[in-house]
Amino acid sequence: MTPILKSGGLDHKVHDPQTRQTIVRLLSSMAGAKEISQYLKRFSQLDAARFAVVKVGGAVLRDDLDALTSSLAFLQDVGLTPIVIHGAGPQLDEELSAAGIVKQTINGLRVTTPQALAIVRRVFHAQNLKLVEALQAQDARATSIVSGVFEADYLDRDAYGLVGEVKRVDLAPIHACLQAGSIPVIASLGETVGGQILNVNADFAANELVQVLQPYKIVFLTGTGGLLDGDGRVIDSINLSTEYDTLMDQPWINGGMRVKIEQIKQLLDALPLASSVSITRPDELAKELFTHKGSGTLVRR
Ligand code: X2W
Repeated sequence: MTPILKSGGLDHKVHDPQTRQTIVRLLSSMAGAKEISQYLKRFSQLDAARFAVVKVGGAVLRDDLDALTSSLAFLQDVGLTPIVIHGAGPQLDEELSAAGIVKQTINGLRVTTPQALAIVRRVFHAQNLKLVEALQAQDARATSIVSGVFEADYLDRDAYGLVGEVKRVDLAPIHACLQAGSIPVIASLGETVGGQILNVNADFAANELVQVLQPYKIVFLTGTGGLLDGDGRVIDSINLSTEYDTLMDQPWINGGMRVKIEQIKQLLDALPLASSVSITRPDELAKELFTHKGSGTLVRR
């Protein structure tokens, strides 16, 4: 990718003159402009597909769509195209319950009957389109991808029904978007070789995608803004190589957080040393990516 910041200013990667002006104004008004431009340069030198995978939970689509789309559109304006993968958990809870389908989960995964799957598909498509349209409304280029990325197999058909485990990731649709400078917005639906659509947990799908893409940044956007310590404060950073055991021994680490940290460790173990995971709020995405201090929780190994 062409670096967007050259010594004197912004190059042609920033497509629209007005946007360019906004960015120049924004950067020059900020105390940490030098810091920001250093990060921009570093990210711009990466291959487009290796910049960032951003996982967006359904709760963020419901509660924070404006902040989310502004942050993603900003990245595109500065010549960086994030790869977005989203879930739809709360929306599925609502729609399935409205249809009289009682929620049943095993180890956090939704048991999915054929009747439920029809609703799961509809809701995923609707949420995907909602995000794509919200991005386009902000003049960002974004492309909906609801199939063709995750080849899946039944996780355990007797126990979970139509729930998928990702077996293969096809990057072709994603590369096509990136080549066109469009943000791929991917729903976590899988498909068997035989063509059966399956419900895939969005965190699991994001992890599979990340292992194939090997991006520099993996961002989980949440409403809480990071991993929280025993006093409910966001933990700034975690260095897994030195802090993992101590952290896991803390009395305030609850079950859900333990699983999350273990998952992040597994994920980072499979990535280059330079890669890191950030957990932050949608409106703090740029701060997390472009400043030393960051905003959410930064996890390295
Ligand atoms: C998830 C897919 C949605 C998801 C579900 O049905 O809720 C399974 O559990 P969030 O909002 O990212 O949690 N799939 C199999 O993961 O959405």
